[in-house]
Amino acid sequence: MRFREPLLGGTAAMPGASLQRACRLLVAVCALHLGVTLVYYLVGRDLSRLPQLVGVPTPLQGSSNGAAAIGQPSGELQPREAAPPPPSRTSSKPRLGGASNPDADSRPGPGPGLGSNLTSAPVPPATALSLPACPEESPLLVGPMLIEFNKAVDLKLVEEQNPKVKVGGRYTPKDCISPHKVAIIIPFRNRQEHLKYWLYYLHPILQRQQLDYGIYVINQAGESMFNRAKLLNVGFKEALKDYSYNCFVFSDVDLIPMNDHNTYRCFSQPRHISVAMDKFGFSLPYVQYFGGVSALSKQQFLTINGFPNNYWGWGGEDDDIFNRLAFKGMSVSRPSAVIGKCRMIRHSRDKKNEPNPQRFDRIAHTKETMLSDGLNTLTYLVLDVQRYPLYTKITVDIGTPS
Ligand code: UDH
Ligand code: NGS
Repeated sequence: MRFREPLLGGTAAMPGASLQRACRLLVAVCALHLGVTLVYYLVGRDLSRLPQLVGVPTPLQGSSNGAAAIGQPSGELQPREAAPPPPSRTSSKPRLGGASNPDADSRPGPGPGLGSNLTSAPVPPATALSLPACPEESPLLVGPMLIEFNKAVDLKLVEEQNPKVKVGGRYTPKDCISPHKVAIIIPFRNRQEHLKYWLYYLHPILQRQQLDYGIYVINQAGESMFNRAKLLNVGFKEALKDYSYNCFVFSDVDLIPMNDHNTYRCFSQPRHISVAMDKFGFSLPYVQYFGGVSALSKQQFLTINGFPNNYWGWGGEDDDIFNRLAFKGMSVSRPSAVIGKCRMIRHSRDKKNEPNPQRFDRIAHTKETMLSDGLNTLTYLVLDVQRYPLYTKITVDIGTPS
């Protein structure tokens, strides 16, 4: 009692004064609680709501190129260096995939030996029963990381540094059960040096994030025009043949996060992950930008009929994806510009990935085309599946522009 009076402040002369002070203190504590809750709510909520569509003219927007906008805070590892172990060859016979193929789901499993863990449950049932769920936020995160691309990566060493990563690039936390069953899909052709950096940096990060993940490099066969979005559709379908993934992270091969709090997982709304790229001065190039790295749950992906198959060459496919999300009433979830910082490996334009002159016209018609251009019309031919120690590489014939 002696201590309480001075703590409440004021005088004790009036009758009921202690009661009054106690009430005031209670009100103050409640106000503080409300304030803190409000701050947490504001910090935790989506930082962006879908504003306008990309490339669809509005009274305020004359151009069809959403890029006009604004900034917002917001190896096969064959060569010697890697002395690669012989990859586990799981398929060398071409097979059709996609909607038009009745055999699409009959892919042979990884076969005996190396690849067989890919089709099994993430943890044996007995263990699963006794493991706790992984915490909402991993206690293993370290925060900001130094990312540089000046030393060559030796994939053999990367393998040794990541002993818990299983063949095909699969990892499951051993001390807890992760709700995040994440397939990471990388569109690819002829970027082995970039892939080595990506594997070097990302495997440790993804393990610290306590994700139940697999790495899928979708390699476009042949020399025809590159098609990023179609390769991502292929990745979605093919990964699901391995495991019951519930989340899909689509990542360019040349983008590395600079903070491991930027979790490569799915959220209640589609997630844009690469929100603060170095090449854009660590901010968004425009508010609708959805390129680089993004994450969609299985359901979110199915809701928009996957990604477009008809964007050949560079540009616009990410804007089309954004438009699909908007037309389905979804918003985009993003980390802050601090957590979302990432580095891109500088490179020149690839051959057969020149800017697509049709992109502006296509993004102006997403609403109609998304119904008939996507997962429901996806056709492709799997030519080869290789299970390397750090990733699965699926080489696919996706055809040519029609
Ligand atoms: N990709 C390949 N091989 C290719 C083309 C693209 O693997 O031949 C993949 C790769 O994952 C890449 C992604 O597709 O990260 C996106 O393609 P991109 O890197 O060409 O797109 P970005 O917008 O660069 O990053 C465009 C060319 C920039 C030229 C800049 C010249 N200073
Ligand atoms: C926009 C493109 C997007 C592209 C973004 C960033 O203009 O596909 O630039 O490009 N949209 C159209 O062309 C319609 S970047 O600077 O990374 O090369 O992602």
